[in-house]
Amino acid sequence: MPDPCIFCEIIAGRLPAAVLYQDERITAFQDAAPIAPVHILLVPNHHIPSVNAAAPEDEAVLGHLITVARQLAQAQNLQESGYRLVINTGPNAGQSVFHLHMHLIGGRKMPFHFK
Ligand code: IU
Repeated sequence: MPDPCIFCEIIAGRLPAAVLYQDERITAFQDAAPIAPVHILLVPNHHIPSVNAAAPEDEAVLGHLITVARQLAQAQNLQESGYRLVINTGPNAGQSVFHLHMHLIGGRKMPFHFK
């Protein structure tokens, strides 16, 4: 783990971030460099470097990320217009922070569909 992991520091409240949601398992906060009107990151509270490092016992927390992302999307009135949930994993996907995170992106038209 990078010492210290930036997202671990945000989760612990030692680095500032606009936290929108936190419970005992996950934290959601505004992306510091948003690419859309709504750009929120949802992260497990415990350090998982990427999807590649997720363990079978992480399955519930990964599902919880999606459930809370949906709640946040609804709170942002995105349920009609739509939104995208993205987990970048590894170099080809451009993962730049190695604490697993899900992007919730919305509020504008996305430029392409995944095939
Ligand atoms: P990626 O999937 O690893 O490429 O996304 C990392 C995201 O983390 C990216 O959108 C950054 O803007 C965001 N971020 C942040 O919100 N706060 C930070 O201190 C750092 C990165 I470093």
